[in-house]
Amino acid sequence: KAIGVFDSGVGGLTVLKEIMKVLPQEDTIYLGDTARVPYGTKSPETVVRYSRQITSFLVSRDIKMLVVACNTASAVSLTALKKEFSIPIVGVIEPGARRAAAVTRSGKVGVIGTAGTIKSSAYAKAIKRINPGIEVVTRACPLFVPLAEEGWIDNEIARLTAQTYLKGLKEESVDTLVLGCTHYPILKGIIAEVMGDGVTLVDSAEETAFTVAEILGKKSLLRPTSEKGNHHFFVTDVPAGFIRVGSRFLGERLGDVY
Ligand code: DGN
Repeated sequence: KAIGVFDSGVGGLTVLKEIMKVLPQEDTIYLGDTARVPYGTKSPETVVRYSRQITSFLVSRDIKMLVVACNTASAVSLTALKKEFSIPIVGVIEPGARRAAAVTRSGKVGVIGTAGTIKSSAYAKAIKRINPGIEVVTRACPLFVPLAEEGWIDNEIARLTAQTYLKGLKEESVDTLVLGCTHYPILKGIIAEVMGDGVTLVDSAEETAFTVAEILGKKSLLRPTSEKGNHHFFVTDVPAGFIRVGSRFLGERLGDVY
């Protein structure tokens, strides 16, 4: 059985990439809701409805577990999905929050994400559940999404955008910054440069892959590690844009896209 992964579009491929790195022998089925992206600007009710539809589709393909790769969908729909579906479901918020709480020294953590993720306070709540003493400073950075998709990750526009968005977080002297959106790992270089030395970036995609490996435990080692898993991709709009941007996000050519 495969691991199901879904996202509002191409962004979740940064999460899939980490899963493939940690668990190369696993089969995966990815769904990118490219017809309805972005989720970051939509109401929680709408995002929950979309997430439910996609989960039903993936469950009908007999997945063994589901990864909600989209931060916005994780923030607003994880509780509903866990109630309605019986397979293990992992979001990206908890793993990122756990890591941030573990690495902060000053107790001041920054979180960046879409407007929907930031408005939900899901990261702040998750971090405070682990350690109520941690102060969480947040900032929505919606323009990072089109910049990452356009491949503008190391030019003056990206730099100015990052400086403008991150100014407040720098002034607050956070020592840890959670990249709370699927697209932000693509901009890691410029975000690190702007935040400066001494600030640890937490990549929710990476942390989620470790959590998936933990959940699958020994079972994932049943296949010899030399054997590579199969990866299938589904999109809700025509696949052209997904294939072009997606190979950059995944770091390799996509296989079959339906
Ligand atoms: N995948 C979304 C997220 O991680 O929040 C970003 C893209 C979007 O829907 N705006």
